[in-house]
Amino acid sequence: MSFENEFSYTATQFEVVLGVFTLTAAVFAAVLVYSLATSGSIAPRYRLTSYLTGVVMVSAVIELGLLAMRWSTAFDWDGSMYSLAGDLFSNGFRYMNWSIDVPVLLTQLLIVAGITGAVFRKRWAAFVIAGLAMIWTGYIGQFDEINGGAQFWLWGAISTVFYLWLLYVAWQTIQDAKEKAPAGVRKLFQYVWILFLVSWTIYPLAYLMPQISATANGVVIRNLIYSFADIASKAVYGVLLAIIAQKMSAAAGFKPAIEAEEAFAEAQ
Ligand code: RET
Repeated sequence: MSFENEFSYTATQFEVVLGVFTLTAAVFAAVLVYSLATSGSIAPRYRLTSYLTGVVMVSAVIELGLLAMRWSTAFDWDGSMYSLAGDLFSNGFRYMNWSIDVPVLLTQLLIVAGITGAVFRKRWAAFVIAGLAMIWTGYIGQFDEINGGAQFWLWGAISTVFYLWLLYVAWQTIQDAKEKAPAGVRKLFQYVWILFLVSWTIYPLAYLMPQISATANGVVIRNLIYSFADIASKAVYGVLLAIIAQKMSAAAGFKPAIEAEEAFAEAQ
């Protein structure tokens, strides 16, 4: 059971969580439109990244919409507090959503990094195996988050081993990308790495939250940092990869990319 179900919430606490879920869903809907609308200025070689951002955004809008609905139906106003009434709230949706989004986000990295052939296949397999193993072992662990017993810590530790493997392969991929990229784009790949490292590492912190602060405020903070991490790791990341892909397309002489860059420069 998720530790969200252990507490009653003030009107403010309840609304902040619901508001953040709604805001996050709206950001994803906006980035969905952006990534489809700008896909034409990206060379066919990299264009899949725009469509994959679209896939991530659709799945994330559905997830956040469901979380918002679940949050609203789980707690009822009893005159002084929002207390559990009927359904349980569950973070399980998040893990199901990551099962789609994590492999897709990592595939986008390989595409924009320009990795091809046997190396692509090898890294892709490592990403999918490490990513899914990380999520599903963590999923088993989180069922014990209220007790914080052996199941929580052991599966969390196993999940972390897969995460470190995944981080290593991502780091390798970004090093390769930096070597191949034109000078102006190298720095952007460094930003991708920092964004990746920071936003992904927030998720294990959210996993630990029931042990750090088992309070109603702890619930609010956990859901705020989940949304922060979601926006950074999916939406900002998707936009940053689209910008890189467009710059690389322009450098390779792809006309619509050059025109888009010129139009942007004129507007500034
Ligand atoms: C878990 C369990 C505890 C240990 C670790 C975890 C890592 C989770 C991560 C999730 C990333 C999710 C993303 C979703 C985007 O849609 C499973 C919480 C290390 C890194 C990027």
